[in-house]
Amino acid sequence: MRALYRCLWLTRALEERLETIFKQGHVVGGLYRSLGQEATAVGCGYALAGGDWIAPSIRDLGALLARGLDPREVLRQYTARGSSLCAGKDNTNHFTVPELGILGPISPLGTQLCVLNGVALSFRTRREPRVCLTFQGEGASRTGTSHEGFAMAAALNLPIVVVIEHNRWAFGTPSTAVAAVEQWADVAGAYGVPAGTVDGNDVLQVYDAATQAIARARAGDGMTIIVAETYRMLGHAQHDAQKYVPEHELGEWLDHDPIRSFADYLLEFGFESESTLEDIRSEVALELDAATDEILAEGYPPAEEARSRVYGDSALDADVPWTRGPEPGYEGLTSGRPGSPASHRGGA
Ligand SMILES: Cc1ncc(C[n+]2csc(CCOP(=O)(O)OP(=O)(O)O)c2C)c(N)n1
Repeated sequence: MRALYRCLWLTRALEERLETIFKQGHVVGGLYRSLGQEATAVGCGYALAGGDWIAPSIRDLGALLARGLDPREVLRQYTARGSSLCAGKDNTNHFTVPELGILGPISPLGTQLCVLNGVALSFRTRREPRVCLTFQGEGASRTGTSHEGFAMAAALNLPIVVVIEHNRWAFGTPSTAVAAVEQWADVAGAYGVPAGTVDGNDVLQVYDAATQAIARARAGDGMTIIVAETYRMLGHAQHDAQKYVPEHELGEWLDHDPIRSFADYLLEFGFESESTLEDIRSEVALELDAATDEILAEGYPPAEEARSRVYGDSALDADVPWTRGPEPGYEGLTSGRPGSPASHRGGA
């Protein structure tokens, strides 16, 4: 429970740190936070075993930290350092770390489940007792691709757990506007797999539900859907002031903060003392201070690496089928990728 608390606090503190350095101009690109939803990500990430795979959404930093991702990698990634997992070419969390079983998010919503189905199928084919877990916002779960993913996972009885994070908003669209179901777990009925609803802001409830679903998948009994009832306490990203959200709604969910509730529980039942929790928070702050100094001192990638790790390093001069050739009347103009036969092979 102490480790869970630390991970919850680390998630929030790291995101706060990212917000600070975003405002200082160090973050290159957008910043998406999981404020108020940390318990869902942390509880699920913690329930997986070594060798399992996880496919997070942008709100699941806590799951990656629970899997053992070094916070410094997160800072490197958001600040586009040359040393980052995507060598400065991605500014959020679209990275894959095979050693930690992390499959990077895929931006077109709903597609990730289909890809993870492939990973789960490979486990099955090799008779490995490994499990996949992925998250979807309720918005993502309404896409056509997502339905294909659910249907395939269910039909093939794949070892997979899908956590629908019902956080009430998909960007500016309320969840009531995209589905006629009252209970989001009812969607699972159509796929013929078990589904349960948990309080997504209660880390122990999430952990229990995820542990059971993972055990079921590992035993060969197939997919489970978990609906985590939670709330997105900030806008979609830093650029969104969420003016469309009724104020009373935010106020109600503020009383249901996942980290404060868990701390209250630990203190009330005597699992931890206030001073232990304070020590954890101080340790995390020190760790993040050192990490931020270290990463901000690292450089951006050298310019000559801009074209590497984009199309595949071995084929920098290869023709790219979707590259346009010269347009009639514009023959003198360079088109296509520099160095491709369509423009000036051997140049650039
Ligand atoms: C297919 C598709 N449509 C639209 C978008 C743009 N988009 C990115 S995130 C987002 C909202 C996602 O809402 P939800 O799935 O509920 O997750 P949440 O952001 O609430 O965690 C939208 C519309 C996209 N990435 N892919």
